[in-house]
Amino acid sequence: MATDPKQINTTHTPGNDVELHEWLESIESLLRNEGPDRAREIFRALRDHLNNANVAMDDATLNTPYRNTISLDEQPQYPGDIETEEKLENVLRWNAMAMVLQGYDSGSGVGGHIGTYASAATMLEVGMNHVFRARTEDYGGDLIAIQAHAAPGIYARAFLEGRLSETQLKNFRRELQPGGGLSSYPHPRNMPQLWQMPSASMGLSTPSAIYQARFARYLENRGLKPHNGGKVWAFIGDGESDEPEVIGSINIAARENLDNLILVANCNLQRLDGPVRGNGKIIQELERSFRGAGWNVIKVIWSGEWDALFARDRNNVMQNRMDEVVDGDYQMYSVSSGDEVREHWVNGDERLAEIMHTLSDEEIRAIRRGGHDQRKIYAAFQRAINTKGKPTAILIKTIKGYGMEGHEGSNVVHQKKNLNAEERIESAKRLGITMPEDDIKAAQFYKPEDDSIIVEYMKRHRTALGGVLPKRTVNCPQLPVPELEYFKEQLNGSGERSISTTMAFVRILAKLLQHPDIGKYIVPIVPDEARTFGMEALFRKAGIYSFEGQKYKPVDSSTLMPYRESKDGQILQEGICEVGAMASFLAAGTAYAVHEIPTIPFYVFYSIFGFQRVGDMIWACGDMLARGFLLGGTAGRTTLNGEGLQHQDGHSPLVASTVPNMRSYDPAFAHELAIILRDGIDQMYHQQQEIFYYITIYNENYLMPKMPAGCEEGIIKGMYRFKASTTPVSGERKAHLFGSGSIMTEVLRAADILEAEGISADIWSVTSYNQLSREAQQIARYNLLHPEGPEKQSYVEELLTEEHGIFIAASDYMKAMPMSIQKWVPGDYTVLGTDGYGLSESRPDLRTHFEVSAEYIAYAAVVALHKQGKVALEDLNTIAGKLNIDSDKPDPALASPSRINSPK
Ligand SMILES: Cc1ncc(C[n+]2csc(CCOP(=O)(O)OP(=O)(O)O)c2C)c(N)n1
Ligand SMILES: [Mg+2]
Repeated sequence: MATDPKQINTTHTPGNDVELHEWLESIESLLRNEGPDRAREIFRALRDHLNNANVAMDDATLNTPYRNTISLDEQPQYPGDIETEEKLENVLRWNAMAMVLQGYDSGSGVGGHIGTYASAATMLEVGMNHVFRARTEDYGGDLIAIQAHAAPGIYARAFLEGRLSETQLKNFRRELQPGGGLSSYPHPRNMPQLWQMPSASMGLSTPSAIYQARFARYLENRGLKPHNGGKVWAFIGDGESDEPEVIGSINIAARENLDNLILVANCNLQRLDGPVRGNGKIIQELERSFRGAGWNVIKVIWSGEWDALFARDRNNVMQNRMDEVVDGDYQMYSVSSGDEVREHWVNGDERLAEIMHTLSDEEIRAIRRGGHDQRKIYAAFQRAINTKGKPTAILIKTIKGYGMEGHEGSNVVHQKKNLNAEERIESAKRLGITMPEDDIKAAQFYKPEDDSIIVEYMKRHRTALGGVLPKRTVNCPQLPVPELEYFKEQLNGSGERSISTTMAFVRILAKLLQHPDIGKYIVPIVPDEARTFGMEALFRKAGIYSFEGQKYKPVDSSTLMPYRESKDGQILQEGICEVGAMASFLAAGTAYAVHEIPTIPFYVFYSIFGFQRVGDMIWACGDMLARGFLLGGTAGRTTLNGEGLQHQDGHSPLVASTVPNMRSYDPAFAHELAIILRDGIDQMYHQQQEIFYYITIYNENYLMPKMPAGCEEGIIKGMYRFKASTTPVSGERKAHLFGSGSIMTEVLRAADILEAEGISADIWSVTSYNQLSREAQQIARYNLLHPEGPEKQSYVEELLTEEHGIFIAASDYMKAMPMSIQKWVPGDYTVLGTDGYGLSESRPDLRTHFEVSAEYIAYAAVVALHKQGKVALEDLNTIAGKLNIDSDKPDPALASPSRINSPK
């Protein structure tokens, strides 16, 4: 590389400092004669020398000057015809804008955005015409996360390609209209043929992309995917980079050498309300963060017009000014006239005035940022895809609303959904859209003929790159389902041994890992909690995935359960990073579409750090049609004892009910868990349904019974009679007790208490209130819409219709869970649950505190029978006394007794 002397500028100008001059001269000669690698080596040695002498380089910076990383002489030849590409881009810009304007004109109030795509169009077009490759026989295919608000531009492209109709474009943001509409943002769930990845929740597409790239490597290292490439591209906004999920997840990408990952930040310096960093420079800040995390960073700041100015900038006055001016000023330039820009920019410096002298005000105004120059973008993309051993972040400077007549760069441009008639005409003129003026005013779409130069050009280039993008295809083999017999250990019960449902789960997982057909597809995921769940035995057998293998001898190598890392390890050990673990779940759960490989993730986590910690990621899994099992471990507000308020989860299943395609279960026994997991594999990987699962697993040990005959269907539907009482009903004293999860142990004990009092008690296991209430709601809806009848009955009604007596439900979750089926329970129904914050206590005391102990369950049944006149008040009082029921106890949903009792 020939080095231009000015390119070695530091912010120091030597002036009369002879010593400094000499140092600079020698480094310059080094650079020229021996190249940048040697210069870097020497510079590092000098810096290390100072460090060793305890001279800290406090102002050492990870920044390079505010200019393009790739210099003019390193810039590759542009492979396309820029004139044609600009014509094409202009049509896309017009149609993308027209979609939003038509929506505005229709008065539907559905909104839309113009500014984001206007800033991103050129980078997306360079990628589409020359870089992004679709999946082919011998190429893995690129996965592209697009900035959500740039969606109209992607639709505009698909329209010219003939993939979307004019009706669909007209119905942008109106998905229910006849002829079909388009979703506001990338939502694979709503447009499964087009969108690959959701991105509308700012910040989540970065970890999603990172872990997709890592999972592709995992599949390759495990021999499930050929080493046939495929890049993951994530386009994000600069404002979006403030989300902690972005900067918080970038370390792993460098640690894992993910050179199949390219993140592009569209730095238009603005977000929704105003500047991203008015007083600083977002590009420089991101450069430091990414470089500090070990990424390759490429800045695209200035367009080609600046190259000539740089060539004249012998004393670095212009560069220094570029470094000095803050984003707020740059944003101001984008809305100012040429002379205003010149005046502020030159800032009284005659040398700078001299450099700018050759340009007219109009030329100064027209000078572009790098993100609007195809050559600069292409150079960066090209370098990124050829970078080895590191992920690349490309920071591209653009103008928000670029080309939007009268609005570009303004603070309100993000929300700009309308242009007046003159602005529309002016925009069309600028974009070279030739249509009758009325059509322009009405923001009609412009559709060139299929054999026009631009359409032919775009199609030819996509064909050369393997086909259209973004495109989602599903062509994944079905998996067989293990026979019931395969789970006989769980179906037969645990005999004399007390075990927990977590232990049962780990046994099932270990067995599935050995399964001849599906074993290799199982992906266990844990965020530094494997020992909590007793999964450490899997480390040795299945191995922990590490792309580097294991370079050290683990401290426990001589034990039966060593911490074994390996290149083809099957377990994803995510460390304490629930977002990362969820992103791995998302990658593994969508590999059936992304790679046509039906991996089955089992993500086991501390249940409270699931929905409430990473609920939005779970929602994104629903959007991306992920499959797999989420397992909420250490489940239940009172079953997890001692851990207290921030650990004891009494609400995840309730939140699970808010995810429409999630099936959630709260099993009590090992056989139930086995039936549910087997059914899940069947539903998701054999029948290929677009659903996923949340299952609670507990750490309380008890005897697991043998599965009662014929209950499989009930387990899956959500409820079955686990045990009918053998006590004859006398005086209509009949109780039905519903139990779930670990609270079933209390229900069993409550039944014994009741029976001892001569009350017949049947025990029902409710494996899923969510499944029961969903089905009942569906039936209720059907009956509402078909009042003529005959009425249909829900499963709960069918199951309970013949039952008499009173009904008591107890759950280790909020009362809202059992309440969800109240309408369909045919009789007096009392619910007990664990509303309120958890606290540190023993399990029995927690259950007393939350009033879900056997004593409270039995008491509730006796009260219900008393209300029906079947138990005398006297008897009720006697039983309450025996059960130690305290009527004046504070309500656990409202109070924290430890606080009440705390020392003053
Ligand atoms: C988690 C989240 N918070 C807020 C929003 C609302 N929102 C959508 S776009 C946007 C501004 C985006 O700015 P930037 O990332 O800089 O993208 P640009 O449009 O400027 O390219 C905001 C606040 C969102 N979609 N997601
Ligand atoms: Mg922005």
